[in-house]
Amino acid sequence: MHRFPIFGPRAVRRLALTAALVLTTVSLSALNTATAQAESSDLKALPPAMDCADVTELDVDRAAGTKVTWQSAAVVTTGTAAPYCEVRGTIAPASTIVLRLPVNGWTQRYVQTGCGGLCGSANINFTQASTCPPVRDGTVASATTDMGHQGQPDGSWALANPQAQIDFAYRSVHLTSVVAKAVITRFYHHKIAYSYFTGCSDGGREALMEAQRFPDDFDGIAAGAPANNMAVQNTYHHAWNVVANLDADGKYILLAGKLPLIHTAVLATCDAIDGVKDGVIDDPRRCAFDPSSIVCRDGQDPSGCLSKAEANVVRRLHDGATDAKGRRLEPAVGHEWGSELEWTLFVPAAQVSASRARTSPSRTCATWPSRAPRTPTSS
Ligand SMILES: [Ca+2]
Repeated sequence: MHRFPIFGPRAVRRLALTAALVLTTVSLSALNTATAQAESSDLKALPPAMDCADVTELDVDRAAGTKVTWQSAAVVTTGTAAPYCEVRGTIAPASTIVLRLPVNGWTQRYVQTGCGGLCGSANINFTQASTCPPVRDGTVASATTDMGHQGQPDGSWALANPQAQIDFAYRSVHLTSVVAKAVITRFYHHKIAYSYFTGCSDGGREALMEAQRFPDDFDGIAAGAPANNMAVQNTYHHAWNVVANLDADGKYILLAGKLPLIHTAVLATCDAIDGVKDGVIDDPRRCAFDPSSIVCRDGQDPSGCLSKAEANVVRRLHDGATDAKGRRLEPAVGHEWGSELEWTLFVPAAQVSASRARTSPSRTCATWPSRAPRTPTSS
């Protein structure tokens, strides 16, 4: 797994490339590092310069370059670490924007959150950044968008609607940052010190799109498990996770009980390549793990090793989808070395019907904060 530092604007494009390569193997911990805590405490908490309800009177059309209408602005005091002014509005033609503006002290940071799936609802969800102290304490200003359509998770909103397609592709996220910054600056009568974007799954795609198209929008971007190659992901990639693991009778070959021993073997081979033995493989592309290295020897307890068929599945899952002639159908490997414990997304614990198999990128996002890297030891 990877740690994400806070990247400056000049590094954002490099981050985008890196994030696109590592896909589901990444994890975020930088936003709750000691460094971030120290920097956060350096910024003075500021009070609002206007009443929450008056936000609906703000005219930010010029900043947005389009009509922005406000539906509501009211202080929320329950279910939150600190009270905030919740603002709801619409960026024309149809992008919902929701903001949270702390009313008991704002520590001069803005965090915009991304969305999962095809979005369609505006819910601020910090995912990987949820344990970041300023987020946990409720002292950051934040916003999100539904990306230009409401509901319709089947994608029907996109049919013959190029504006909705553009809003989903990149426009809503960008204009949300523009409008949110205009509102925040006027609400506190103070400029934002740092702006961040964090998202996972489609939110990771949004993050990469921002890095590519609007690299000046944010000081730091966290792209988690980015679903940026949708056509390949939703066809070859997910299908391969199932078919690469089935025998001639349609039964699963590799079951999840073997994943920890595979992961342990991968770490034993590749953890120290980056110079620190910490349970983290900094660059999985430099890891040349060979699954056949843990195939059972004669007389070995099969619970501690793999059959040749299981090792072949591990190789195929890592390498990714190919056609009958061995030609690659995915631009990179299917699953980076080091990500084996997350393969429970598609490697079942016990035999189930392949037709009932499910994979869910959003679960990868949900599991990220739960597994922190181990404390480094000398290598
Ligand atoms: Ca390491």
